[in-house]
Formats: sequence, C-alpha cells, structure tokens
Amino acid sequence: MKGRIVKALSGFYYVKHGEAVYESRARGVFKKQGITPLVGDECEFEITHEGDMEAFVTKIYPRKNSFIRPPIANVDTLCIVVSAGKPAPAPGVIDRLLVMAEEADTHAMLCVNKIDEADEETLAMLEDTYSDIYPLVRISARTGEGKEELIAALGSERTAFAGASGVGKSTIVNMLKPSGGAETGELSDKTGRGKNTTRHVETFELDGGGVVYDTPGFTSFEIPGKEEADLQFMFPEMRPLIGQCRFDDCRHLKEPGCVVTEAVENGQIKRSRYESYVSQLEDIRKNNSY
Ligand SMILES: Nc1nc2c(ncn2[C@@H]2O[C@H](COP(=O)(O)OP(=O)(O)O)[C@@H](O)[C@H]2O)c(=O)[nH]1
Ligand SMILES: [Mg+2]
Ligand SMILES: [Zn+2]
Repeated sequence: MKGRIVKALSGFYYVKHGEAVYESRARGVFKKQGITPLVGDECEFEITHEGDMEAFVTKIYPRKNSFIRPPIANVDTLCIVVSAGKPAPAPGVIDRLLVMAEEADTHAMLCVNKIDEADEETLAMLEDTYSDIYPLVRISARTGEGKEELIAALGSERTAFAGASGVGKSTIVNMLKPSGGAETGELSDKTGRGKNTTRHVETFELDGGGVVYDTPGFTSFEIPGKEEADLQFMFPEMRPLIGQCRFDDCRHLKEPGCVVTEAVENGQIKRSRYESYVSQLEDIRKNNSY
C-alpha cells in the first residue's frame, strides 16, 4: 500500500494512508542501503497487524529533495517565518535560509508574524528588503490576522516552516490546523528567544490539499565543496546581471567594471542582501580551503 510518512519518533515511522495512521518500522534493507526514511517520504508499506495498526515500510519513492536538519523530504515551499516583534529578525540568517531554499530547489516565501506587536521600523525593513524578491505575507498567529492570505499563499503545496526558535512556527501550524496539536513554547524571559519546544518533525494536512511541516527549525550548513561561482545564482535579484561584469569570473567584490556592486550603489540591490552574499562567499572560501 502507498502512504506518506507524517511523523518519525523513536525508531517508528507513522505512515498515513487515507485517514489511517500506521506505526511502522523500516525494513532492515534500508540500513544496508544507507537510506533513512524521512518525514514527508512517499512510501510503500505492508500491514503486519491490522488491529494494532502496525506495519513495515518496504519502499521509499524517489524524493524531490531532502534536508538533514530537520530530517524531512519533499518540500515544495520553504516558508521562512520571522517575527516583527520579539525575537528580532536577523537578515543574515534569513538570507542563509533563502539560499538553502534556492539550493534545494523549493519555492521560498517570507511570513512576517507577530504583527500584533510589530515594531514599525522592523516591518518596514523587512518589506523594503524582501517584498520585491520573494512573496511576503504579514500575519499574527495570535489574532488570526492575515490567515487567509497565508492560506492562499501556501496553496496546495507542501510547505516547511523555517526560522528562529520563538518566531511562532508552531503557533502558525496550529492556526492553520487547529486540531493538529503542534507544540508551542514560551519565550525565555532572559533571551527573548524561544525555548524550542518542537523536538520532532511532524506534518499536517490542510483542508485545501496542502501539507505543512512543523519542525524544530532549520540549521543550514555550508555544503562542502560548494562552488563559489554558484552562490550568485542563489540571489534572484543578481541573476539578471550575471555575465555583464567586465570579468567573466567576477565575484562582485572589488573587481573593476562590476555591475553588481554598481547595482548596490544605486540601490537596485539591497545592501543587506549584498552583505549576506559577501559573508556567505567568505564562508564558502573558508570551507573549501581546508
Ligand atoms: N504576540 C504574538 N505572539 C505570538 C504570535 N505567534 C506566536 N506567538 C508566541 O511566541 C511564542 C513562541 O511560539 P512558537 O509557536 O512555539 O514558536 P516556534 O519556536 O517558532 O515554534 C509563544 O509564546 C507564542 O504564543 C503572534 O502572532 N503574536
Ligand atoms: Mg515550534
Ligand atoms: Zn561583478
């Protein structure tokens, strides 16, 4: 039978078929092949005890993409959640997640949460920096404001929520799927950040056909051996300019005749996005020099 892994916990995979969820183990052969089933996987499974809802996963279908932390597969859209209140957004982190989305070939969007306690300056900065490049919705998971816009933006895609602990990812999942029961956490008084209560990954089906993943958050690491020339393509606003600089191998740092740095000077490319590009390029260079 065909199913989808909706949750993984303590060596069990929870496989959903229709409305039924089977507690499944993975066949030993996966281990030999070096395959770990992931939440979001489409799979074949065999029921071993119908009454107890127990089963074995026997086959994993090819994946569109997969992530290591969190361990999930088949993400269509990475929705980066940022808070317009506390914790304050860090553009460097947002830009790393956006690059990760580009690399994994997912759609990317920004969900600006907590507009009920928004800092106006923060809101303006986020809109100014991102709204021309990526879809951006403003919501409050607390008051429900913007909920319909978010649902429309998610459509029938499979969406994973990324973003710092405490920005409201689980609260958003609960708003979209009140019966889902995603765990939410209080903000720590000391740091103003979340205490990260979501420890495992789980997916929830939306009425409109979409699927959302609640995760403890993404950690994006440099892929060893990533080519520094590839990074520019992960910034959509740079793409139309690539190939127009004086030097074919321009990395858009201090080279003469660089149209990218020129675009930063005249405001066509946002400075904070460019700074993220430079910082990520430096990381790739460091990584590749070992
Ligand atoms: N004021 C306000 N607080 C929110 C909103 N959404 C979530 N929170 C609070 O932020 C804290 C962290 O939420 P949680 O969903 O656990 O964050 P996660 O770590 O990203 O999953 C909780 O105390 C939530 O009640 C919102 O729209 N407005
Ligand atoms: Mg959470
Ligand atoms: Zn250049």
